[in-house]
Amino acid sequence: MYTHACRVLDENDETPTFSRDVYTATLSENSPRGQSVLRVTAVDRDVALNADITYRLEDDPNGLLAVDARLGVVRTAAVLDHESTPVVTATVVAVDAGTPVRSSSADVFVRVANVDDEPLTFTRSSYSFHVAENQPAGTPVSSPSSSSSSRGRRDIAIFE
Ligand SMILES: [Ca+2]
Ligand SMILES: [Ca+2]
Ligand SMILES: [Ca+2]
Repeated sequence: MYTHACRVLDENDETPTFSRDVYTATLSENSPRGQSVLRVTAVDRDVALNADITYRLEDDPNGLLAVDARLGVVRTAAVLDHESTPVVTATVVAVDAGTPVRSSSADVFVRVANVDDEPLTFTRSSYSFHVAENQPAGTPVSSPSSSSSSRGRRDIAIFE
């Protein structure tokens, strides 16, 4: 009877694989720096160092996002502004610690939702309105022509 000790040496033949090709999230503009946005996850079917994954971001030239190398949590690295950057994109890369290393990537797509943070600019310096008596306070009386660079909503002035 043979006692056969066999040690299987793992080869780094598996590539880290993300759970999704594209990770998307929506975040309100002006959210504080460091706000958690989403979490990416990759798995590697090797063992030990060959499956030891770290994450990093690429294609984020303005440094608007950051990823936790171990946890895969993507956070804001700046206060995001809808008017200047309505969508932030980056590439997240998962790298194993094998020799040679194997890596793969996924896209990160963050929509920066608008908040009405732009001051109204009136096109005339004064307006006059005729308002019927006894209207409840808060009744909209007019929509003076105005502009705001915050898109996506119509500005209605309410005079009391
Ligand atoms: Ca691997
Ligand atoms: Ca803004
Ligand atoms: Ca805005």
